[in-house]
Amino acid sequence: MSNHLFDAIRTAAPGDAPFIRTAEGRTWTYNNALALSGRIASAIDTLGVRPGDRVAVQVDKSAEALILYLACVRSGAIYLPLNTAYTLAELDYFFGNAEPRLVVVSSVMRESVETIARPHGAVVETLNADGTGSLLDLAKDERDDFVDASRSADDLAAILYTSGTTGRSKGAMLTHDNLLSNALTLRDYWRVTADDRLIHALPIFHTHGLFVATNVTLLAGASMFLLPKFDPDEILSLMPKATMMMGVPTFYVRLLHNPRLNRDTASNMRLFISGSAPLLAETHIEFKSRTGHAILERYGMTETNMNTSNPYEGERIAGTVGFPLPGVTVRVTDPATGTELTAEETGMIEVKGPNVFKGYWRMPEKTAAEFTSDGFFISGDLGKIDGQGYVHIVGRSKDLVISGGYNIYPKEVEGEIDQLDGVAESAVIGVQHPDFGEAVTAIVVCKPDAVLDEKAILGALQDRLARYKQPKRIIFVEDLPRNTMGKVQKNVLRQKYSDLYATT
Ligand code: MCA
Ligand code: AMP
Repeated sequence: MSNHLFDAIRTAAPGDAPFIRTAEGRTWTYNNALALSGRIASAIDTLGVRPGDRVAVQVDKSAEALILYLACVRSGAIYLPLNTAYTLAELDYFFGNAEPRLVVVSSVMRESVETIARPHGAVVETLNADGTGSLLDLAKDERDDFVDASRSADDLAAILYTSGTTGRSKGAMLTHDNLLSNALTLRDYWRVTADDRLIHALPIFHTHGLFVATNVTLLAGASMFLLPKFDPDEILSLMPKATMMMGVPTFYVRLLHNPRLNRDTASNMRLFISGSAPLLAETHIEFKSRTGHAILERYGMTETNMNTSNPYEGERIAGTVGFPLPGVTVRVTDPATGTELTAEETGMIEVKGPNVFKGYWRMPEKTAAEFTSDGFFISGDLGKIDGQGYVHIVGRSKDLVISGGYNIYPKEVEGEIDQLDGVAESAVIGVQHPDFGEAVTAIVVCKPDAVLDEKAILGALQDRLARYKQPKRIIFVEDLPRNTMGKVQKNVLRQKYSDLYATT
């Protein structure tokens, strides 16, 4: 029987060579990691998870958590990672929509998560940051030699929820081949080999840390330093032993604030990669002058994995996201007519290739609305392709804020604020922020005679929205600016408050 993604991972695995080195000093060889993935796959099977069933996972970062992802791929289950910042209210939506058979959380969360997961038909097991928990207890007595479930290129490997412009989050369905084809392309494009040692400080519930960082490492037979979170000092201490790092722009901004970052500390490094949000040209230029390294910026989406990348050899141009990856077609069209534009003209970025997802889970209309009749995915990003073929992202047609690499859809935050007593209406915008790139900021109009302040609104949002979605500031105004059609002019608000965080 063949399992499209896992067969490739197994074939690339270099036996007793290291796969993961943890911050506590533990090394997981490929053999050890694959053996544990077999035991966990057996445990999942014993719990009644069948190929095609969803396994929802909201756990802290650990080697065991990555191995659980591998176990799901082997068992044919659909892996559904969830941001550890999500509140119970948010989880309830995901469980209702995805109907997972199994939910894995940390032990402290078990009781509260059980109350919302059980009504949706899920069993709950635990996995903690230190690798303990009921799932691993169950796996202990299972056999290593699990017979992998048969999975074809087109079968689902994962569902990742992305926030929606118009309402609740949508589950992007990613197939075995979406993940495998993109990881193989990136491995070759970035020249990743078994000699590479990656600094992995990203969360593992998004495409960047889970698929780009982890699948590329696995398919190269390389190894990673797995850090629980981003910590500039720890990263600088690891650089002399590492060869690569992947990060969001905030990583690079924070590293530049650290006086230990210089040519010496970075001399062993081969490649620094940035993505998930725009890297300011000034960050690129400053990093190069401090370390001698030109950060390689690439562009992706949850729905498409990676689309473009600056070259490994050749010029990495600040402010661009490079060339379409081999096998991926990127075009720019007129958003009004859909006509393809020529070089240097700005329009909608559209993408087609083996990297592009299968659609949104149980949302056929939303899926259809985001594809053109000739099969291109409409990204919602505005950009151009210059005369040399480099793709530039110049803006977004979707109303989206990207803060520290996390996406926040204003509509969701506005919906929560508008429900509060005393609020007449609100507009949520992204305001330029020196650390997070953009900061979620709410402009609120109160009802006459309502007594509301910033603290009251933020307090009311605590249990409703994940921390990173909560506004960094609330501004009270008499009215929101509107155009002649009555639409709130967010560009006017963004302009008006552009200096709000200038001194943060
Ligand atoms: C933490 N906070 C945030 C964020 N992260 N607020 C807004 N935006 C954020 N990104 C909150 C914390 O809860 C805390 O709140 C306060 O801000 C300060 O926390 P701090 O200690 O500074 O945060 P941190 O723990 O250092 O985290 C910052 C971070 C982290 C390292 C930038 O957010 C991060 O790892 N981001 C990476 C996201 C990522 O992987 N994105 C990829 C998505 P308080 O103190 O008030 O409690 S995949 C994707 O986009 C596509 C496919 C692609 O192309 O890759
Ligand atoms: P997500 O929904 O988390 O997959 O985020 C995808 C979005 O992040 C894209 O549609 C872009 O708007 C943005 N993005 C990712 N990489 C870059 C980049 N290198 N530069 C600018 N925006 C980016």
